Amino acid sequence: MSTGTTRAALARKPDEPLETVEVDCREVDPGEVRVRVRAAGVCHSDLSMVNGTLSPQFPVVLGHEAAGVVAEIGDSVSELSAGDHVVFNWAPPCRRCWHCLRDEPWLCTAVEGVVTAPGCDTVAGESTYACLGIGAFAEEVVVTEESLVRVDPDLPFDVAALLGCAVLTGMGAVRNTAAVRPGDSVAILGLGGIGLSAVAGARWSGANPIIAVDVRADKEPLARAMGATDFVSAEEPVAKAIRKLTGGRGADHTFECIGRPDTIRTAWQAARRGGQVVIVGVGGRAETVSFNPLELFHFNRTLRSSIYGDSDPARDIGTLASLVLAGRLDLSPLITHRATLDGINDAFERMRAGEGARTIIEFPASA
Ligand code: PAD
Ligand code: ZN
Repeated sequence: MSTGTTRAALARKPDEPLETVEVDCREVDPGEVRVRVRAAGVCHSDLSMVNGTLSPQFPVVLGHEAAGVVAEIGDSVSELSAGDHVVFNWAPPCRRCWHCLRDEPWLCTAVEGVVTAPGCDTVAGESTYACLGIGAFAEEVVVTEESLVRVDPDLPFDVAALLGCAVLTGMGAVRNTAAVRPGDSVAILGLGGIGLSAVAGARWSGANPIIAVDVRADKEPLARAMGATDFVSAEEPVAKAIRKLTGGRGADHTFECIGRPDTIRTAWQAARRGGQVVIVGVGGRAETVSFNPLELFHFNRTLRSSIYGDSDPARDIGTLASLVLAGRLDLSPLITHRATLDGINDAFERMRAGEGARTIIEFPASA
């Protein structure tokens, strides 16, 4: 039962504006689900697909941070029904591989290295790819049942969308990867949707101080709204400013939420001896970060990345949703702009400029 054609924002080549096209969303296979997308956040990883940082297959429908309503289920789908509200999971673990069996679903072999997967065809007959197997900048998508997490229908679609990437990633980096404890000092570099969610995670974990860093001074009110106790403009010598706010030692945990070699270095230098440096930002393979052997020895720091918040989306999205619904986690400051699919290129421009936090692309209930 195809609902016919729908609209999707297609990236045909790197560094070119997205184009809204008519797509013929395919029939659902037995294990698949058709979802009517209602809200999709624009994440820096979408931008990284077209600015040369990541290497997707083109043409690609971007978008992976989204929520919607189940429109149709395949014959063997057992856990979802039409009308369910769902959040997309861009790294659905297989539950059978070496990592999954060791409780590391974010390292699942089946999703390792997946940037794009085959998507729907345009009405003109052109095959497309879907960003991270989702391609949510579209009115409708067809995905596997495992790519969806059912959520309480009381959760607004915009906030639900954010749980699918920014919040799971940012809060997970603090809570799961770094396991920040009450009273730990934390510094977060880069205050987009991911970094601001890390700030929220630090507040939730009882960290103090929570030092937020960005090149844009206008991020300070947003950072404070999410729980930052201090703000450092990247115009200042950042590592020095962080050490000054942490008894001269450096922070117990630093989080790099940008994906640049220079800010990874700063995050390293801003951590205390024996501290943890968590790399959340995704940089390119053409760049390098240097560490000299003596400093590696001397500072005794731990340097590690965090992938999708080192989380299990099937479990953690529900937990985060319940915190929002209980009024204990306010994610509303993260949404600074709203647009329709036609406004998607402006959202990418804002992200290039580091302006605001998340833009949510909103879709009507039915076409
Ligand atoms: P964003 O573009 O919304 O925010 C980036 C922020 O960094 C902006 O506020 C910029 O002003 C700021 N910034 C830029 N340069 C500097 C600098 N030199 N010093 C300080 N601040 C600076 O991005 P986002 O929050 O959507 O994503 C952040 C990164 O996280 C990005 O690399 C993205 O690809 C990555 C990501 N990682 C995962 C994961 O699983 N690890 C998941 C999703 C996204
Ligand atoms: Zn993302």
